[in-house]
Amino acid sequence: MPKTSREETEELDQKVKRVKCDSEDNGGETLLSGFQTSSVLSDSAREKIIFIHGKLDDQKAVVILEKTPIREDTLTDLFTNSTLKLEMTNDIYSTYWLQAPPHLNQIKTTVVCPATEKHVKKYQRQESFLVEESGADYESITLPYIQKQSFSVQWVYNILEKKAEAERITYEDPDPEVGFVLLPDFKWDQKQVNDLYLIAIVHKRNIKSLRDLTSEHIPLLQNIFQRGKETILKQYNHPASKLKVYLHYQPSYYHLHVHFTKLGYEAPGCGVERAHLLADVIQNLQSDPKYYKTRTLYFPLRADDGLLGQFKEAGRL
Ligand code: M7G
Repeated sequence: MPKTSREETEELDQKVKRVKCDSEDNGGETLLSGFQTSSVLSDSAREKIIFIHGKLDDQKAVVILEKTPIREDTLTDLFTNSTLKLEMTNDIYSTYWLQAPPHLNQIKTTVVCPATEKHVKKYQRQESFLVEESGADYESITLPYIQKQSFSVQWVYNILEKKAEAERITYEDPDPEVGFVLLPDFKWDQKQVNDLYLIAIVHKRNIKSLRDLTSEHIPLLQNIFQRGKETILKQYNHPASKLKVYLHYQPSYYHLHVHFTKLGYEAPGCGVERAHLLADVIQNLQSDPKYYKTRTLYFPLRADDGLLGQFKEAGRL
């Protein structure tokens, strides 16, 4: 019988996990046994996620633990193979603790090690301020700052050069001008489409963000939009009408990439103050080739973001 796309996805996921464990010197399985917690950077009871700062082998690390959604296709397994302990009962109401078998009780874990001070800040809960950035502000304040201070994009180059996550690539167009790699974002475990999240990373290396886009990039953006939607339909049986396709401004990583998430999934940074729909970006560039060079753009910055300090110093806040 031919495999369903879900079976193929799961098989792929398992393969990736095996490769990762095999390739890690410490075997992966015991990696976190020596983790020493320093502080909780942030957490959310509703999202069932916690961001922890600590040390791993004397190096600063950030560990993210996240409980994943309960999948419909595992319910029979869950009901048959779990144990149930009664907590309380009252009239027609009763509550229990269900002890699921280990394979249905996993916690998605992300480790950033060594983590920089900027990573620690990224995951720390903080007050935000909305910044108004004109084209001139970008040139005089933002650009000099990001040239000195931004996150390394080594992980992006590793993907483009097939040095990491090669097995996870969902689609690639190798063209140097309009080509890109589409793969699952590391926030998505690919077990359910409810939180579907892929990113398209462009092959071209000189486009930092939305601000660098001009009408010459329209073919690249259209290619990503079109091929991305087709691939997600084919691979995950998820139609374009249920997708949100956007860019972040400011991004965390200054190498152009596009976010593909399920419509209705509240991915971090998908709000109007940070997300720019790819369809709008294309149209804006069609009506004004220099739209993103000249427009004032608005975005939130966290209280201790160095860029916010620069805007304050320049009297722009
Ligand atoms: P962004 O808009 O630059 O910043 O998006 P954000 O992280 O503040 O949203 C970068 C996207 O790349 C995010 O959705 C990340 O979850 C994702 N991402 C980051 N890293 C380091 C990796 C990685 O190593 N692999 C994959 N597949 N995705 C990553």
